[in-house]
Amino acid sequence: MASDLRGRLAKADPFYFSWMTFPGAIVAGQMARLPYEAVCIDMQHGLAGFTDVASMSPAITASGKPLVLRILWNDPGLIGQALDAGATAVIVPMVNTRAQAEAVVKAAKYAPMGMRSWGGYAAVQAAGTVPADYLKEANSRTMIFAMIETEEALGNLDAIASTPGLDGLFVGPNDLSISLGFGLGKDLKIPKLEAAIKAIAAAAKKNSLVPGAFGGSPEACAFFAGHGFRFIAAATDVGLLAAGAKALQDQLAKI
Ligand code: 3PY
Ligand code: MG
Repeated sequence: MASDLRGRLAKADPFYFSWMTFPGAIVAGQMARLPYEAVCIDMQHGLAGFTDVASMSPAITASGKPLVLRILWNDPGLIGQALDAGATAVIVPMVNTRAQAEAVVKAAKYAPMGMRSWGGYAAVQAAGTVPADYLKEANSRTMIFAMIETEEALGNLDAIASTPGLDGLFVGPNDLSISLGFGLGKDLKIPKLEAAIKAIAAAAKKNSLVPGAFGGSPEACAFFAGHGFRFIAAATDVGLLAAGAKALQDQLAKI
């Protein structure tokens, strides 16, 4: 298979990846050329639908970098579809209970571990392998992250984190902050929010899971990396466009 994401994430240094909200294979190919280790397509709040993902996926995996998909919701059909499209990692929003975490694993893994249904031909191609080998290796090669982004999930943190077959936890700082009553996650140092984020990192460590988070800015990336998070969404397409435009504008203003 093409990329060894699990092996890479076993290392201590942060893995920074980009986050796409725009659909389109050309933009996806361009994002894959930027100096981040993977590209995530956000199907929850971004504009890409499944037909878009089907053409964006080869543009990303051709670069040798893993495709990460944040799916629309915790639904077994959507998890299978994301893996079939060639995702090496799937980020599942709003996982709030142990039962929901178990359902995630069941949908993502082939039997006997779960009940993923066969048919991932794009995934076989993206992995550069043959169906029989894909079937053998998929359960250990693909990685599933449960998003912890509500007060309810915090209450069930250990029960969620100890779910067999789960690979990582992923903090959604905005929803987590909203759920705790602090509005958008602009100030991650609010004591109750920071304590929750620390507890998520500790639960991941205790259960040998990869701690992940949505950063989106250098400050947030530094904050999460400082708390031991390793799988970090560092930059969004919209953010990069705005930052590039501002940098150019600043240069033009000096002419
Ligand atoms: C959140 O901050 O809630 C996320 O889901 C990241 O996009
Ligand atoms: Mg969220």
